Amino acid sequence: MNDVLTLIPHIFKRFAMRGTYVSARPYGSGHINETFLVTSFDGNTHRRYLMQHLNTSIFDPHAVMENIQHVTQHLRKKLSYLSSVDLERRVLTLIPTRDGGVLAHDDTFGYWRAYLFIDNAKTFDILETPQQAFEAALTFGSFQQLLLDYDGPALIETMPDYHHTVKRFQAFQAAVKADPLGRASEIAPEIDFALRHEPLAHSLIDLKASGDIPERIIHNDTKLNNVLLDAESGQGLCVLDLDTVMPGLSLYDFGDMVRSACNPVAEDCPDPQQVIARADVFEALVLGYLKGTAGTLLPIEREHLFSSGQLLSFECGLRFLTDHLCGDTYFRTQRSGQNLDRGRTQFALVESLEKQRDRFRALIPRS
Ligand code: ADP
Ligand code: GN1
Ligand code: MG
Repeated sequence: MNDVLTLIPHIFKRFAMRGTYVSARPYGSGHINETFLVTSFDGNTHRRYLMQHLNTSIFDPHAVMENIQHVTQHLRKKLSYLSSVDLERRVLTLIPTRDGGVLAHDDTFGYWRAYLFIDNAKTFDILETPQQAFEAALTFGSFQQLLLDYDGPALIETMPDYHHTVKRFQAFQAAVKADPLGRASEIAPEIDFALRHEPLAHSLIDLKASGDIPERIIHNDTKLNNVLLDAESGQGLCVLDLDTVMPGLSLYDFGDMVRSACNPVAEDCPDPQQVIARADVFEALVLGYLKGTAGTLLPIEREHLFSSGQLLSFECGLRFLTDHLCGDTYFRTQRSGQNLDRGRTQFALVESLEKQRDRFRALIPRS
């Protein structure tokens, strides 16, 4: 990390940032890229930027940046019709490089990008109030709504089969079988849980294959800390982390919100017994999402709002445990056993949602 920090002043100069470089520090708690808050001074005022060292072991940075440019351009165009909107707070703004691109490359670390840092706004790792859930879901829902008439170049499938839950299940099974680090014997209860819940992995994939549920452009990674809320008003502001924006099912976005927001404790909480899915948060998510998507969800999509939460928790649990078995190469970790704890909380969520099925389903308005 220190090595990266010493390089940042040089990378800073490659982007058309205003002012001279002052400082940088690691920022946020994303699991994929390395993120830094960078400050400059332009003689009058301090300016803040967000610089990211991209994780090119999981995606092609050029493809990702192409999608992000198309999507942010579309969002900016749509939102510019609303005169009261401050576009720089509502849509991510990429800072171009001095040679006119959006990626800077260095031989040691690889690829970098930079955004305007959106000030006076917050993301949350653990939800505090149902109102925050409502705002997050409203913002992700309207993000999807604004992209319904996207008419730019076709988006690239930057991470193929991203939410193909059957393939995620098979990858988990393969990891159990290969067991490269001899960790499988320590997770016998989780393996058993996964096997018992295998049918869940087929639920939305089968509906998608039958054509009963349409694909739309979705975010694909609607974790709570991927949306900014205004620090003063608490209102939803800006959708972040656009690396995975590509076609998918609307329900993937809703399900991942349930996964991340209904959990009352940290994603890596070492005590899964504390994971009891919050009904008040689920209700707020439903209302926010229905409002954000403005009547465009089909009856079949409404019908699966509850099960999508279970499915996405299951999928994420499989992914964390697969990574644990394979040596923690995908999700960034700060301690050993972290992906195991993350996996266990996800499975605890699946279970808690199951126990509360009727209560949660009754919270979804019929029309
Ligand atoms: P990762 O792909 O690793 O999850 P993100 O793009 O989600 O990285 O960024 C990590 C964190 O940085 C976010 O959770 C959010 O808190 C913060 N963040 C990202 N972009 C911005 C921005 N433009 N302005 C303010 N904060 C941001
Ligand atoms: C990752 O990038 P981040 O931290 O917002 C992951 C998501 C997982 C999430 C689990 C590109 O999200 O799919 O659901 O961790 N992103 C990618 O916390 O794999
Ligand atoms: Mg993120």
